[in-house]
Amino acid sequence: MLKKFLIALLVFTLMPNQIWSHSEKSDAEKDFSIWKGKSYLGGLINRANPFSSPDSHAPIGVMGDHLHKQGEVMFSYRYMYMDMDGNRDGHDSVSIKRVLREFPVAPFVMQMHMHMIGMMYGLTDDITLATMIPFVLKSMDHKTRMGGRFKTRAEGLGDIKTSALIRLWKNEVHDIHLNAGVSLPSGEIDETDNTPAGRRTKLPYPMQLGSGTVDLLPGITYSGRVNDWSWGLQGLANIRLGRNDNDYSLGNEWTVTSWLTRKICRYLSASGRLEFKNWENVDGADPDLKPALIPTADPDLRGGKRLDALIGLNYIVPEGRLAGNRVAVEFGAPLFQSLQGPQLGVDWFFTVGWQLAF
Ligand SMILES: [Cu+2]
Repeated sequence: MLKKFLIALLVFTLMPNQIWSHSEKSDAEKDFSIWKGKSYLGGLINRANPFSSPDSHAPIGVMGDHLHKQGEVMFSYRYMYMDMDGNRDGHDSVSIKRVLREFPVAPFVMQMHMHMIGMMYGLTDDITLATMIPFVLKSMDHKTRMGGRFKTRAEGLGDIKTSALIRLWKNEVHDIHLNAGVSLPSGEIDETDNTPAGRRTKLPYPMQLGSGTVDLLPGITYSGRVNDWSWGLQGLANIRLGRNDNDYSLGNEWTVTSWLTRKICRYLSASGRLEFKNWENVDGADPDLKPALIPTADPDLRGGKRLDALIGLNYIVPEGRLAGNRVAVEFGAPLFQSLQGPQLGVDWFFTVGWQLAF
């Protein structure tokens, strides 16, 4: 009974409103406008919900959380930083001395910087297209059994992600949409740097800039809002299709995140968030890498899971020439991590971002 009701509701919601109105358009035009037509229910309710509150966007670390109205465009920039420090095996920290008993070389610190340009476009009131272009910088510090130290670096374009956010249902409080995304293999997977093993040595898996595969990014996002409180729940997956040119694929990933936001005043909101992430080992192996030399080159020492706690602020310029500009920041650190190790663990991370819709 409930199932039938939900199906009927879904059909009704997705039904284009052109069915109820007549027009003099050509068949081709009609097809196009039905394709880009807003849903009847969604369209009615959208108008009641203005888009100018700091908490109408999720914390800045969440992607694909909101839709735009038909014809609306949003540009965004995010800077993301992650600091990884120390090795872990399972839940436990492992000293570099112990890692060096097993491997001649071991990493002990990694830093990741990402600049991300985002664009969103409201194709209809219920379908938003989103594209994200990342520029990645990574560095890793190593110690060797012989007592040496060295650093490797890689930087460049990462994997470009594009997705459609498709609203399933919305009322005054609740909003549910699908995230149908794909990640394109624009990031390099043949990055090299000078190491004690030689000049222009192929860098291991975590230092490469992309996956090398086309990845599917399916997901579902729920958000709700009552007065000064808003909240959300999002599940996202990253499914690698096939293997890349170097005969491996990175592990599939699953992420679930949930947030709660409180509006402090007209232009500021504060958020708390939890994120759980689970990722698999590398499937296959890059033939250029030597897993006996360093743990980061071992495809079976890549998987893990982690629970992060995050706090954030969203600010929207309320008036003046910059009205509508958003600036947001979010800091996070793991509450728990369990890694197929030895593998570098996350210490802390943050995201700062700017968004503007017009
Ligand atoms: Cu947007």
